[in-house]
Amino acid sequence: MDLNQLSLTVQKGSTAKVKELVSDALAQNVSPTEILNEGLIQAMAVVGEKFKNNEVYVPEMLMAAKAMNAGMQVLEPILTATGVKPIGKAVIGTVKGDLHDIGKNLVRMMLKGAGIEMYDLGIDVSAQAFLNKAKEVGADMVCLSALLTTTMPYMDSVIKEFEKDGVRSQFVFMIGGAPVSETYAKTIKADYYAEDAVVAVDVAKKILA
Ligand code: B1M
Repeated sequence: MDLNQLSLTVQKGSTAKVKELVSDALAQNVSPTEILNEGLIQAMAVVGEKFKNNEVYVPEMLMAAKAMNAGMQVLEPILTATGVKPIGKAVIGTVKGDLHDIGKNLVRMMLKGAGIEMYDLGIDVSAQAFLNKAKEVGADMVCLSALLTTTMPYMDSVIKEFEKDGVRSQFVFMIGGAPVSETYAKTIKADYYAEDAVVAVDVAKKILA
């Protein structure tokens, strides 16, 4: 299976064809990890680079993202399949002002696959919404995603909201997203930083073991 063809199809934003190619790859026993890394995620890296160089614009970026999400939907049942009893609960969302959801969706799927009950608040999520949901479901973890340097500081606002409410110590915070770093996590006193969805699973298993 030529995963480069899948990557090019995502870049073009051909949603139906992406679904078909992902299904074909699975039928040919290509691993979901390979499909993700070499077909889907690789495509977004190319689109991001082209956007930076003014070779593509927001509409093309959006179409590629839709195609990528469609491909991920085909993989979702496999990534989230788990026979184990839930080991914990987590609330996840992309912080206020930020509309990027592909990385967050991937982290959600992989955590679900690791046996964690996931509550996804979506994109553009306020600190109050994180706090309300975490308390309502009795979450163990609160997972924050941000893709923009301008929205990353809102992660600090979320943690401060929990502090203000007097419940900060009841929850473990994991943060991630392209501009986020270990150093930034320390600065805002988040408990863990995960650079990608695989590391996020390792971290969650360590916390909830
Ligand atoms: Co946007 N965008 N975008 N965009 N976009 C970036 C992020 C950018 C880097 C592009 C570029 O310039 N090269 C740039 C940000 C620059 C910066 O701040 N440093 C950018 C910009 C500027 C913008 C706009 C401002 C453009 C504009 O309007 N002028 C605008 C902002 C809108 C907003 O949010 N308010 C915008 C809009 C969009 C679209 C809506 C068109 C679309 C998103 C659609 C969607 O998500 N449904 C979009 C896209 C697609 C991108 C790129 C091309 C791809 C992002 C992506 O999905 N990557 C991106 C360029 C790039 O990343 N190379 C770009 C694939 C995904 C799997 O990776 O999300 O990084 P990622 O997730 C990783 C890790 O980061 C980590 O795990 C994941 C993988 O394992 N991770 C976590 C993520 N969350 C985690 C949470 C965790 C742990 C790990 O724990 C809780």
